[in-house]
Amino acid sequence: MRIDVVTIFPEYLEPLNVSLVGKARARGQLDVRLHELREHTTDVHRTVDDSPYGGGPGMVMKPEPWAAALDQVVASAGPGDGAVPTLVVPTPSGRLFTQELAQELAGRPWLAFAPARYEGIDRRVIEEAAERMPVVEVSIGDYVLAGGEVAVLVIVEAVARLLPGVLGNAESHRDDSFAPGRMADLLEGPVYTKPADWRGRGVPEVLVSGNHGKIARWRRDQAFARTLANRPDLVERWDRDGMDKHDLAALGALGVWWDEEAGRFLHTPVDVEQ
Ligand code: 6GU
Repeated sequence: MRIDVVTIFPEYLEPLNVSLVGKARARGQLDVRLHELREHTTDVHRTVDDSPYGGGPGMVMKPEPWAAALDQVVASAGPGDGAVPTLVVPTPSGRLFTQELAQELAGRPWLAFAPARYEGIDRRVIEEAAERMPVVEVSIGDYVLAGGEVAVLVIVEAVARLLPGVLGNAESHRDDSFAPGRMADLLEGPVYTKPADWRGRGVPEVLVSGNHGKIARWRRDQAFARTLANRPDLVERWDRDGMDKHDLAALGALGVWWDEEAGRFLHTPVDVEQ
């Protein structure tokens, strides 16, 4: 996969040289290219922002440098890149980044990112780009960052680990909390490693029992409990057909039941205080 990022802070993206993404680049599985937006300015001050039409606080990123930078990225298409990139625009007003969107982006051969600082990029840049390439505006959650660079790191890491051959163990994302399939919409439970006794704390007996059926049951019960405690909003997305009688009994003990009328699982109120 090819990834281009246009930014005024290339140094903010240094983490792309580290760990999983860094290794994928070194192996040639990811071709990441950073571009400095200010190199596409034409004035001595290398200006990238200006005051907003209509007034209001903050500054807006000027269209000309962004257009020049994106034109250059598009013009650099190589064989196998795909004709045009999918443009990902990180913004708190975008659609929510989910595992499903990560999967969708992982299927594209070429992504280009346009992270903004200030109040955002002049809208006309996005409109014009959308006439030439797929554009997706993406938010990574309900909070406001000072700029989109950190969102690029989040999105690139979530996408890169889905690419074939990037994760060591092919099974590693089968059980991901939000992966499609059996574990969908279930948070993973706690994990333990050696030593068996640490600061007077042991490991749940079942995990050292060697009984794989019991271990699987325990892990699923823990996942149910953790999801109910931390993400009760996910409970209504649970699939009745994915539950057996042991699941239903475990859920009952947690105050969760299938409501035929509602066509979904309901639960007694959850205490959200931690
Ligand atoms: Cl993608 N950008 C900014 N600036 N803030 C955000 C965000 C993105 N996602 C959540 N908050």
